[in-house]
Amino acid sequence: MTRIFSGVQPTGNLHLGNYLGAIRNWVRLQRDHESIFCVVDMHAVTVWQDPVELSKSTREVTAAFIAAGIDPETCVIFNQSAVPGHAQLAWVFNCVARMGWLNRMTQFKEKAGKHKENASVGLFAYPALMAADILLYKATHVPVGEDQKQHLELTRDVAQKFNNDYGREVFPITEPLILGEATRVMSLRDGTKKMSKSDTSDFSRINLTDDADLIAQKIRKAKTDPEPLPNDVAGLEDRPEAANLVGIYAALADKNREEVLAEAGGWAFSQFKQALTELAVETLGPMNAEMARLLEHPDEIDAILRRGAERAQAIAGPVLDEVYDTVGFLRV
Ligand code: AQP
Repeated sequence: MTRIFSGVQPTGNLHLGNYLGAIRNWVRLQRDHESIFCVVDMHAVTVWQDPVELSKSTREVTAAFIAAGIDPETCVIFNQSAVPGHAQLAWVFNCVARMGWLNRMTQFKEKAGKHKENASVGLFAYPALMAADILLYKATHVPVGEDQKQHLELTRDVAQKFNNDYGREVFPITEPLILGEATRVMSLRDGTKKMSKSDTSDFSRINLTDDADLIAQKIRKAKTDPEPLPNDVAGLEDRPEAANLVGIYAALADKNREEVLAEAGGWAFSQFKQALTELAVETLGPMNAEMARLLEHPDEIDAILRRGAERAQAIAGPVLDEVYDTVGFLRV
């Protein structure tokens, strides 16, 4: 049996990277796999979040899942803090994971930056909570963008060490699923930086809530180089901005980059950007409208999250009981 788990942080507007790197793959995988999708609000508070914005963003991310095509009837959709087992298992994993493992995590280094001493303990321990999110459901596969690969490796290490330490095969060794042509979408302002919700420049990303005019403006202003597009993928080397736009185009068109360049090789960026805008608007336009419609009915979103949390709890409960028995926590 395969079971998929994945999550998104409600830390602001979702962007094209979250969509192409993660959510769109979930939509495709839900047909053939038992699927659990989580709005990971406990991860969000590892850096400061305004409480009102956090609740709003939790509903927005839920609406984005559904607008993108995730079916709340067949999939479990819920917010992490509604199922206490995430925090309970994370504590056990804090005691399994080693400081040395967490010290190697590049995302912590990037997010904590020069002010490591001021970062929250939660930000440092984030990967142990992520391991708990996944293993609380004994998920076998986790579809994510490339930036999460290292955290997934840590999840595997935690599962392995727990199983070894206690001499019982409690947890599966989860496989990452990093799929598609846009596993790492880069900033539109700097092709060497990941497109990110927390980038201070809104022009660095295309948000799922952007309207057609704004999408067009952002693509028009996207950084490029003076050369026309190359005729093959080898010609994208050392041209990070060109590689990024071609990757985005390929993912949106459901083609590979070779196919895109076979058609668009030799085009000036102005022509390519026009075609990319049309494609982006065609994909994001209907999603944007559906999200807006859903957000007019917050009660319906809350009902979906409530029902999702009940279903998640029904799977998580027995797993947590098994962990408690394995560890020797007395349940009387
Ligand atoms: N640029 C990206 N390209 C491809 N995939 C991406 N993902 C994120 N950015 C890109 C994938 O989206 C999923 C959810 O990510 P997240 O919200 O949990 O956290 P993140 O990876 O830290 O995303 P952001 O946008 O950079 O958020 P902030 O700025 O708040 O840290 C994951 O599967 C991720 O791989």
